[in-house]
Amino acid sequence: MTDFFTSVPERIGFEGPESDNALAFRWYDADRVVAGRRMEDHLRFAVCYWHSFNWDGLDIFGGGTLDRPWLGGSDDELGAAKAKMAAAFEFLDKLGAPFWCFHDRDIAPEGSSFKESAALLDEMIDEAAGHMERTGTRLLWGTANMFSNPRFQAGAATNPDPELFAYAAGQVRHCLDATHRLGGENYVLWGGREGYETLLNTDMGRELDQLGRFLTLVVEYKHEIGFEGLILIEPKPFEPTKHQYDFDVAAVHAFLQRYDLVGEVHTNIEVNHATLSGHDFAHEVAAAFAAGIFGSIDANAGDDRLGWDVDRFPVSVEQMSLGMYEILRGGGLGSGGLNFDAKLRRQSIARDDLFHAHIGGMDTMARALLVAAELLDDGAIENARSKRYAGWDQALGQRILGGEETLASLHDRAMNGDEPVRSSGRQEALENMVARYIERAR
Ligand code: XUL
Ligand code: CO
Repeated sequence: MTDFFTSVPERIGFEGPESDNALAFRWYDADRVVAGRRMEDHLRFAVCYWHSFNWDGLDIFGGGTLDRPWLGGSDDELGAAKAKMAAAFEFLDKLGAPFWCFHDRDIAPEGSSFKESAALLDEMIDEAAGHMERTGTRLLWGTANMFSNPRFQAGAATNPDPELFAYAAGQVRHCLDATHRLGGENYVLWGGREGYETLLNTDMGRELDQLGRFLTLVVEYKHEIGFEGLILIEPKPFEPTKHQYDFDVAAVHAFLQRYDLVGEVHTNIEVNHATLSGHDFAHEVAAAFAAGIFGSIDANAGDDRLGWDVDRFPVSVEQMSLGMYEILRGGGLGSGGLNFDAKLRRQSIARDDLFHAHIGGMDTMARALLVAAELLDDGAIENARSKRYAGWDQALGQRILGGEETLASLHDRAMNGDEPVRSSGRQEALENMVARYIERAR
C-alpha cells in the first residue's frame, strides 16, 4: 500500500443526495438494487490508467502541470512504473471502482527492442496481478498503444509497410495474452492512427483490406487461446488523423460486414467521439444495439464549443440519461462497462482532484441510471414509440413487410385511396416528460 493520496484517508462512502461531503457519493450506492440488479453490477465503472496516472497535464502549448512524480524520467524506469501502479491501485481501492483499463505502454516502460518491451510488460503484469488480488479490482479491458511511438507515424495495421503490420500484430498478441492472464473481460482496439491525412499518398482500398486482415488475425488468436471476452473497436471520426477509418458505429458496422466480422467484433463507444462524429451519444448506442455490435462505453464528455477530443468527466445527467436509457433498453452493458476515458483539467493539480472528478462522473452516471430505469419501467418512451408505429403492426404494414405488396399494388392503393392522415411527432411533449423524470429520479 502506498500513501500517495493521503488527503483521502479511506474508502469513499455513499451518503445520499442531501450530503454536503464533497468526498462522498450522493447517487452511486453500489449495493442499491435498481431494475433487478445492484448499481455496481449495472454500471461496472472502470478507471482508465492513461489519463489518470500516465498523463502529467501536458498539452500542445506546454509541459505537465500535474503532480505525477513517477513520470519524471527516472533512471529506474521500472521502479517508477511500480510506484505509479501502487498509487493507481491505492486510488482504485479508495474510490471503490470495481474495474480498471490500461494500454501496455501505460503500465510498462518501452524497452530498446520488441523483446525487451515484452519482458518489461510481463513483469508489470505480474505486479498488476498482485495488486488486483490484494484489492479485488478486476480488469475491464486491456489495449495496445500503437500510436505514440514514432514508428507508428503512418498507422499500425493500415501502414504502407508490412513490417509495421507485423510489429503491431506481435504487440497485440502480447497484450491480448497479458489481458487474458489478468482475467480481462474485453480487449479494445482503438484505431490510433488508422486513417489518413491526404489521399495523395494513400490507397484507401488497400488500407481497409489490411485492417480487415488484422482484425481477423486478432479474432482467430482470441479463439485459439480461449479468450472469452469481447473484441471491441472504438469508433472515432478524426484526431489524430484527419480521417479515421472507424468513423462512427455505422462505418464500423459496414466494415465488419465487409470483412465478415459481425458477431466477432463489437464496439466500445466513447461519448466524446460520438459527438465529434456529429451524433448524440444515445444515437451511437442505439445504432450499435440495432446492428448487434454493442460492447462497452468510454464515459466522458466533450465541450459544446470545442471541436476536439477534450475528454472531460461526465457532468450532464440530461445527456447521459438518454444514453443509459438506450443501454438498458438494449439489455444492459453485458461484459462491457463504463470506463472513464476522461482527464482532469490542467489546473486541477491537487491530489484529491482525481477523486472529485471520478465521484462526479460516477454520481452523474448513477443518477442517469435511475432516470433510465424509471423511464423503461414505466414504458414512458416505449409506449409513445410503439403508438407512432402502430400501423406497421396492422394489415397494410404487415403485408408490406411480409413481401405481399409490390410497387404496382401500392400504386393502385395510392390511386384509389385518400390522402394519408398525419399525426404529431410530439417531440416537445416527450422532452418535457423526460425532464420530469430527471427532476423526480431519487
Ligand atoms: C483516444 C481514446 C483512447 C482509447 C484507448 O481518443 O479514446 O484512449 O480509448 O486507446
Ligand atoms: Co476512449
